Amino acid sequence: MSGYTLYWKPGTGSMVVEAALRMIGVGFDEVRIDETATPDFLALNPAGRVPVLKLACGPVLAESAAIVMTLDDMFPEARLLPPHGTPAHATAVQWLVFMATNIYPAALRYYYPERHTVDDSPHAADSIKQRAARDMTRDFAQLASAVQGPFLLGQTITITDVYAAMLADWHDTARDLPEIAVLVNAVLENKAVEEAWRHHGFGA
Ligand SMILES: N[C@@H](CCC(=O)N[C@@H](CS)C(=O)NCC(=O)O)C(=O)O
Repeated sequence: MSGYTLYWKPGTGSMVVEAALRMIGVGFDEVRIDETATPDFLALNPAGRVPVLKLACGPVLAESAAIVMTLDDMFPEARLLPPHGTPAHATAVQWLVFMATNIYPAALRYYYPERHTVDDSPHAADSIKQRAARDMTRDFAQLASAVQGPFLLGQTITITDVYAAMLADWHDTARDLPEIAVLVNAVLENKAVEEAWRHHGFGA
């Protein structure tokens, strides 16, 4: 028993947490959650969302960006992010949070438009979906303009790149941007990421 437990679901944002754990090389147990609205899972995360990571030292964490930043704090030698206090660290964190607070929510609006309106007409859902797609395209263009290539910060992969690749898998148009297409290909050359990607059924 490793002390870390990842609550995960195929095709979801738990992919980036599994990739982070594999990049670190720490062992972890996994619990597949097919239904997030159960009393047991809601007791762990009242928001009813994956990913959730139970840490070896006790706390149970939700929120993908918070989890990977915490893992970076706990395992700085794994270089999930550049060294703390450097400009590169600040840039990587900024784009990680940008994606977590803009692109990820837009993807949820795109795939589950009915959860984002009280109007149950098909027109309302369609309108939310179209707007979400437009928002993701706009935000990926902003991200692409910051990519040094092949990764966000140049030659070295960070967990921010993995996060970007994960979200790009949910939005075809993102991968039409040359900088994002190159970043995704480079990210998938990392064996640890590739394993998490495959395990989560990404790229299907
Ligand atoms: N802000 C959260 C969003 C997590 C989230 O919405 N996860 C989705 C899957 S991608 C979820 O668990 N939805 C409920 C479900 O699938 O039952 C994060 O970054 O972790």
